[in-house]
Amino acid sequence: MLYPQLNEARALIDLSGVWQFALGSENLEEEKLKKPLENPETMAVPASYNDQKAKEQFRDHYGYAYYQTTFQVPRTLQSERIMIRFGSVTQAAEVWLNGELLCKHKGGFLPFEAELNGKVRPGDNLLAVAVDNRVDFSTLPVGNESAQAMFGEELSPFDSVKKTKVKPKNYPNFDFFNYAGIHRPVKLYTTPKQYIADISIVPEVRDKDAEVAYDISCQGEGELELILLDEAGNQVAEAKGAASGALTIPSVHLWEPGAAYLYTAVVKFGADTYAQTFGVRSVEVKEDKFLINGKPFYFKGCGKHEDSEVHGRGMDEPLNVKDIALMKWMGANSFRTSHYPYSEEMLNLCDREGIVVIGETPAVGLNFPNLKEDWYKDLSRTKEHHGDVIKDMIARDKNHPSIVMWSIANEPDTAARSESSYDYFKPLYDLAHEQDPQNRPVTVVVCNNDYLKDIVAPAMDVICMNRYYGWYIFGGDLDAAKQAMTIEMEYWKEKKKPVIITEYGVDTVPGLHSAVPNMFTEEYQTEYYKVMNRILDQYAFVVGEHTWNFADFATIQGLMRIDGNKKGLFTRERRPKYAAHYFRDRWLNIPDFGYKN
Ligand code: GCB
Repeated sequence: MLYPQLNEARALIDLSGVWQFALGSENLEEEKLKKPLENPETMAVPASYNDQKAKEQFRDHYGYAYYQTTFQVPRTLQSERIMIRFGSVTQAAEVWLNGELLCKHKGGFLPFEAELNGKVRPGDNLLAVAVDNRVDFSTLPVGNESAQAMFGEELSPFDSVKKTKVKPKNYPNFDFFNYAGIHRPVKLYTTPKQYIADISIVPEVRDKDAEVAYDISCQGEGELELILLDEAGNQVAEAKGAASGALTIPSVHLWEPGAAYLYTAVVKFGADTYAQTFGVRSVEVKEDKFLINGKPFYFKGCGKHEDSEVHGRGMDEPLNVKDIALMKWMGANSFRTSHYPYSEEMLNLCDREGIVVIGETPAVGLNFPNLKEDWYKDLSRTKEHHGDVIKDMIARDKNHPSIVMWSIANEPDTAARSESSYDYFKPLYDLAHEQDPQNRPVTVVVCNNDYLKDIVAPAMDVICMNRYYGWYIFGGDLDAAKQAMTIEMEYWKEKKKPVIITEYGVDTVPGLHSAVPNMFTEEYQTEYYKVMNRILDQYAFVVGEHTWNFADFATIQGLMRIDGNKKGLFTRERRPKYAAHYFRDRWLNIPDFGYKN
């Protein structure tokens, strides 16, 4: 799916702003979609609705919420194909226009669009969106379906409270706040009636040159033309006629981590035109190495979240720019879009900044310790949606040079139900490979399971693992943590595959200090990372370290969380903790390539 673009053939109108808003219930109220809302609240778009007001009902809402705005379409555009595109609405959306259903979309982190021709009228058009924030076994991320599943064993004295007094709420089976709303920009855009629908670019490095395979899909009839431009705007190759083929870029300038270089494929089709940027770089897993442009790459960076004060999970470009700047300040070169596909704006930024990205689906929470043995088999609804999300994510992100690997899930239960989880994930792993024209490596990020039983992780192209020795296991005992990690690394060494530690970290209250490193202090966080890194440095097959997390972030309330998850190297406001300075010293001295030859 192409990112909307303003150019000589296409108009683009951003509907961001303050919309009308009302909270609803678990039942869809069509009246709130057909007619202007009565006594609406104000609500900014794009952003989560949860933190924009100072009321518990907004923060803890369950079910539908309604957004409305009006727009007019300039007369000059009315002969064009007119589209409306939502960057993301979390977790599900139903969109109505002028009192009629326009489209529905399930899944909170990917774009969807609908054609407006024949539906828009002169003057004001009423656009209404019902947003459903509920998470359950059919959604990704996964929610528990009842308090029972969440709390495990029935505690009889409290049963009646649970059954009668507890208001309906989400029980997320994941550790980030279930922010909801219209999270990314809503845009109207036009194309000519005969238009370019999609572009796939697959560049391959051939010595000093590059062969750039392309596949363009168009609707209607028209002359097709493709021109490749270098970063200075000079034409480097050209093709006419065929919708697919290959072009050569002589003396190619590679896209490299930390040294981005972007080409542009300008496609013309009849009256339409679209400019698709791309980078030329190779990605390959060879034995226990992860190669970018044929050289062994070392991932230095963090797992992240799209999370900030007030915006919640809403797209926040200044914050994105700042986060990349802080990563570079620390010498980081990469991050994972934990635990959902991030905004297209962020990926465009990473393409330009030379930041390496592991793109992740929202498949988090696929582990239910209290459920029965074969629960993977009960996940048929999830599995179908999971496949759709993989397809849609790759369709959206396939051309980004910054993305070097797909993570199709975070921390499913791959050990206690090893056979059934393998049966669940292997077809999805194959699907991701089939869908990606660039055929990047695919992984499932696994957790502190009994790794001896895990048959999913070793079946992936790269073994990605989240490890918390020194926190959830052997908390406060760094000697034991060290031993556990060393024993485990000796085990993975035999698999002869590259390993990335995709999460490791400890909760740290900023400003809390102690002479002897105690849990929750800044000293403990730094000491923990020193101990772990000394081990990771000994193993050549460990090709990356991603701390958990880049910054502190919001979660549900709970005994384990002091106003959110505090494992950030930065606070939620992006002030460095002591450990960020430690990593700055470390990472500025670790090269992107050839760290462990
Ligand atoms: C994990 C999860 C991440 C949590 C983290 C933690 O393994 O992948 O979502 O936030 O642990 O801090 O517990």
